[in-house]
Amino acid sequence: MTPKPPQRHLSDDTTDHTPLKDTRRAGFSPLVGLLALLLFATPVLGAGHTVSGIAKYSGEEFRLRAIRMNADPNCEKLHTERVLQDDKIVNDEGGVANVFVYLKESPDGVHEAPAEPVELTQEGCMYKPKVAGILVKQNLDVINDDPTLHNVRCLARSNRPFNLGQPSKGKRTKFFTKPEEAVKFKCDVHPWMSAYLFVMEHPYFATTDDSGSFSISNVPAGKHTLVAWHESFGELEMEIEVSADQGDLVFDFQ
Ligand SMILES: [Cu+2]
Repeated sequence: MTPKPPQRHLSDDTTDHTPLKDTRRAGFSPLVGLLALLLFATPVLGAGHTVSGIAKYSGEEFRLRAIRMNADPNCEKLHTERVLQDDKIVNDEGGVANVFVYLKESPDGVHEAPAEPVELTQEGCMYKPKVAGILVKQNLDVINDDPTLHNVRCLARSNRPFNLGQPSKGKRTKFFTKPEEAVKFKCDVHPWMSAYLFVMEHPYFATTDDSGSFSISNVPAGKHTLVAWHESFGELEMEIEVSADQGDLVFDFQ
C-alpha cells in the first residue's frame, strides 16, 4: 500500500462515489474536478425544459359525499362549512386535482435528496398536501396542526411502515430509504383522512393543482414515459419526446 495514489487511477476513483456529495473528492486533478462539476451541476443549473399540461376527467358523473366531521367534535369545531370527500376533486371544466405526474424512469440517475423537508400537515383533520412526491432519504416532517389526537399510519410496502401517535400539536420527522409508489397514509382516529406519497429517485414530478394543471421543470431533452396517477381514477401513461418546452399535454381519465 502506498500512501500516494497513482495519477492514472484517478478517473476510475471518481466513478465509485454515488452520490457524489463532495466534488473535492473527485478533484485530485483540476480537469477531473471540472468534468465532475459540469456533469453533476447540469440539472441543478436548470438545463432542460418545462413539461406541463392538464389532467382531466371525462367519465361518468358522480357526487361527492360530505365528511361526517362530527365523529370528532374537535374536528367539527375547526370547520364552519361542510367538508366534502377529497378522493375525487374535479372542477367544472373537468380538471382533476391531486394527480401525481412523473417521469417513469430517471433520465439522469439517482438524485441526492434536497436539505429542505417535505411537510405532511394534519390541518382541520385533513392531510395537506393530499398527494406529494419526496426523494429517497429526504426528510418528511409529519405535523399535527390540530388540537386533537391523530394517529398517522404509514402503509409502506417496500419501505418500513410506521405508526405514529400525535396527541397534540407538534412535529415528527421520518424518511424513506427506497423508491416506492403511492405510499398510503391514513389516520386511525379519523377514517376519512388519507394521503399518498411517492418516494422518488429523481425530482421530475408534480402534483396537479385545483385546476388540474401540472408543470415539471428542468426535464432533460429526450424520450420519456410520463405517468399520471390518481387514487380513484387509476393510472395513465404517455410517451413524450422533449426537445423544447411542452405545455399542452392532456391526460384524460375516464
Ligand atoms: Cu386524524
